[in-house]
Parts: sequence; structure tokens; C-alpha cells
Amino acid sequence: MDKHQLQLYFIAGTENTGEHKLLDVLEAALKGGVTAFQLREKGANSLQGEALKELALSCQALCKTYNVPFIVNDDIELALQIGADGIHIGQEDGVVKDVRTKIGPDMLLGVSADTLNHALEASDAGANYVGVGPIYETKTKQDTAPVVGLDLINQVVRELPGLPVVGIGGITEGKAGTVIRAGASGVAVISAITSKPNCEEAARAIKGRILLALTGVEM
Ligand code: FQP
Ligand code: MG
Repeated sequence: MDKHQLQLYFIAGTENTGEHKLLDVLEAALKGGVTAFQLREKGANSLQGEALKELALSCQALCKTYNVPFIVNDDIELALQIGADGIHIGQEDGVVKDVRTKIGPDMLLGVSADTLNHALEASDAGANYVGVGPIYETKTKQDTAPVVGLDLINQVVRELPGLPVVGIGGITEGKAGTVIRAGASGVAVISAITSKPNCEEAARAIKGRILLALTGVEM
């Protein structure tokens, strides 16, 4: 995949924004320059079945108008059913090689890695990128592994130079540049966008930090 598509990877579901607001927040984030979107519908009140499929189709259509890949979290069947651009799975969501077989060669496959070994395995099994984290403490997700920090990004980039890495977990506008300088191709955020009153400006500000760090000018 083109690693530039991972520069600012926005993740959200209705628990992060409220059901009626998700599409508004997504559109604002897209206007602000996010380069990928992952629909992560989780939590006690999460949409299921037809309602989830309709939401996914709306998000997909919106992403398409901005030419941004639409990626589904966890739900391989849904991703296949609607022809999503990609699927993201964690270590507990399936065997990476089996998922690759199921989705075929063309759909993007992202895999969470909280060790170097996870990243090596994911790469071997046909992952297009790995999500490495949590880089910092986060309150958005409850069941996170201990913080892995920037060292793991460094390590993965060194050992697997061809595999794009996305940093995730507790990344704010102020920290985005540091994550990029550690070698990540991009950063993934939820609350750094959804918790802000102006999501478009929040996205634009983070994107600015990322682009600056990628040019190396500020170093
Ligand atoms: N990295 C990324 C990405 N997206 C994610 N959703 C995760 C990591 C976490 O399965 P997982 O994946 O450990 O937890 P959950 O399914 O609750 O999100 F790289 F895409 F930013
Ligand atoms: Mg998962």
C-alpha cells in the first residue's frame, strides 16, 4: 500500500461521537485532512446488523468522495459484504494468514502489534501495515496492553523497513511529531479529533505536525 495513506489515520465509532454525529465528525475530519478512516463500532450501545451495515455504507461513501481508504475494525464479514478498502484486526481477532486468505490479495490488512514478534508474523502473513501501541497512556480503550512506547516503533522500522507502521494510543497534536520522528509512517487517533469542539481544525493541526515531522525540517 501507499504509506502516505496512513499519515493521519482517524478511528471512530458511535461511542466516540454519538450516533447522529459520527458522519458529521467524519466529514469534518476528512476536510481537515485525515488520510484513512477506520470504523470501530464498539461498546454497550454499539450498532449491530442492518443498522451497522447502513452506518458503514454511509461512512464508506463519504470516504470515497475524499479518496480516503475506508477500513473496518474486527468485522471481516462486514468488510467483505460491503467491499471495504480494508480490515484491521488485533492479535485476538483471528489468525492473520487465515484472514488474508479470506479477504483475498487486494483488500488492505492492518494488524495490531505490541511486540516485535507480532510485527514479524503479521508481515510474513501478508499484513499491509501494523498498528503499534499503545505508545502513550490512553483512556479511550479500556483493555489495552501496557504502554510499549516509541522504542517498539524504532525496532519494527529497523527490522522490517518495508512494513509501514502506525503509532496508536494517547497520541495528541503535541506528540504526533515525536511518533513520526521515531519512524512511524503515520499516527492513529480517536479522541485527539473526536473530543475537540472543532474536529476539522483538530485534524488539520495534527496533520500539520505530521507533515512537518516528515520533512525533517524541525529536527
Ligand atoms: N492499531 C490500529 C491502527 N487500529 C486498531 N483498532 C488497533 C491498533 C487495536 O484489535 P485491537 O486493535 O487490539 O483492539 P480493538 O479491536 O478494540 O480496536 F493501526 F489501525 F491504527
Ligand atoms: Mg480488534
